[in-house]
Amino acid sequence: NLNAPHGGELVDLIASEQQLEGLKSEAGNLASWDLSHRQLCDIELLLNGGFSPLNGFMTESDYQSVLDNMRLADGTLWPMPITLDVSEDFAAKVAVGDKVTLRDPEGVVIAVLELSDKWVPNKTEEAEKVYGAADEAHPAVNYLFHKAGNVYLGGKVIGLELPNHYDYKALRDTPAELRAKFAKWGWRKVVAFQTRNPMHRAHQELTFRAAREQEANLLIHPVVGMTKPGDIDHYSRVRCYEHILNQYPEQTTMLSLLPLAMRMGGPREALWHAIIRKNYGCTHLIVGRDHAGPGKNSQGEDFYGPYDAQELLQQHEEELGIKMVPFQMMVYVKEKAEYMPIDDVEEGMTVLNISGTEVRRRLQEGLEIPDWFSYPDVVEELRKTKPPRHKQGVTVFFTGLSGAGKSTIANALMVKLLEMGGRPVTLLDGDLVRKHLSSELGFSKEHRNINILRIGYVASEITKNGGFAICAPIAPYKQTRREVREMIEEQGGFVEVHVATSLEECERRDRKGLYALAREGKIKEFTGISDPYEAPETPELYIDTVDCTPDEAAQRVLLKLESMGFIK
Ligand code: PPS
Repeated sequence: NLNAPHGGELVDLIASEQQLEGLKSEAGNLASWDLSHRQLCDIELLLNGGFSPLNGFMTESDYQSVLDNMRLADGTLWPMPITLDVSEDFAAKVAVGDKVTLRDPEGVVIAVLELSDKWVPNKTEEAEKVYGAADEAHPAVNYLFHKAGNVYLGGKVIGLELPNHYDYKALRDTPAELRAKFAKWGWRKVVAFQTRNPMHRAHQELTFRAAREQEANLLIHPVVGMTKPGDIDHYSRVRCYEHILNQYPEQTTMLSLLPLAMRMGGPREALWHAIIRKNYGCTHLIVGRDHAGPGKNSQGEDFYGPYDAQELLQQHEEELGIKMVPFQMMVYVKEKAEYMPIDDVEEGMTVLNISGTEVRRRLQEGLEIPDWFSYPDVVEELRKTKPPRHKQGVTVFFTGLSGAGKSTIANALMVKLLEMGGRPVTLLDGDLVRKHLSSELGFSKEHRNINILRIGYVASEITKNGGFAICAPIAPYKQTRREVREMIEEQGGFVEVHVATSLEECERRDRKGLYALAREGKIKEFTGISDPYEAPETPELYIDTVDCTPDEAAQRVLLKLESMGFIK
């Protein structure tokens, strides 16, 4: 009686015992592609049937049809392109008709692809049609333009084994396993709750109500593959979910982890989530306000309307055969000492609510989070993973032209931080890095980017471990700085300081005599002269060294760190 899989049959792409032997030896001799984290997530759900009826990475005709009509070429509803993007170099090595070995990052063979299509997608068209705009503020569009390879490979895949996970094994279920559990327990109606955030009391209330109203059981089905950059890591979240599970009546609710790579695609993503839950046997999906929303676009507006996802899913509910359970914002009513949907609150009652942003602020500053809002065990987990800012690691990232004064200020800052004590301090000065980490690199765009990403990587490790990293490269490209910021903000603080000494002033000072040489053409690709510098638009701090000494500049950074809560 559980819900039938999308397309009628649960796909299982893992090779049979007989196929396996031959396939293993064959795989060793084929061209081999190392799957990215996102591709690894996708292939897990392809192989285990979570993406039924797909039987591989999309062909060009399925892809085009998904873009245009939200349907596969055969008419089956499917909103999200599931494509295997590769580099141009790799694509040149393989031809339609070949087989390609797909490996995980450790080199383990996960599957073999029977290459039937190879094409260069129009990424702008994909961004506009799938996500609504070719706006790089959208995480999936950013991924598409800057991380995804330029060529797509399509074709059936045959799996050798599912990607391995060392964490939370007991909480991971394939669709077949979950269906078997539901059947064993006699669960016929199952409401799924999709989440990428920690759950608090409001979530517990609304999920429990949703299931009770449908006279159904409840599946807490959080995404642990890839979520929105900046989200709380899944280890901490799963510990929170385990605590929350104790709050439901016995036998009503279960927790299972979904290795999905989200795209934050709003309405189309909601439809995709529903299909996946259907494949896992669920009959209902809870969809709230701004489901799988990507945040604001580059104009500061929401990408999607708050109820677009609910509406799109509602339109296709019948065809899909899974019901959408809409939910409203739940608020705590002080006089009643309980949670209620905001629309049911009577006039004159006191409504209490703490927004996600406010929770983050309170954690950052070590402030109280009341019991009516969350459970003490959950708050404790969050405090462990998000210690107050003055206990987190921080990267101070100076950027600016050569000779702008970055190194001088960076050195002054380092000394002041050492004088204060408390956290280890590492200086990753431009020249220092080029000596110890990047001695083989020059100043082409490609080499500069490698250089900056190396600095970013080291700084993110230092930040993760609670130290101060001070970086002082030119870092002329906006996109690379953005990547560094994203990498580091996952681990702690990131403070970008634009040392905005003008080109004229840098050239007038010309401490190293490099500008003169650059003008004469003796140094090629010199930043500001014969190579671009893209100034930061919204750095945390802007310093013009014309009207301030290095001491004063370092003081301004300290004050900034203090006002942001990173030093006490
Ligand atoms: S980048 O663009 O961020 O990778 O550059 P960075 O690692 O900070 O290195 C900049 C220092 O290298 C010297 N140098 C040049 N800078 C810019 N363009 C060209 N072509 C170049 N060639 C050598 C220069 O001294 C820079 O030092 P700073 O400390 O910035 O003055």
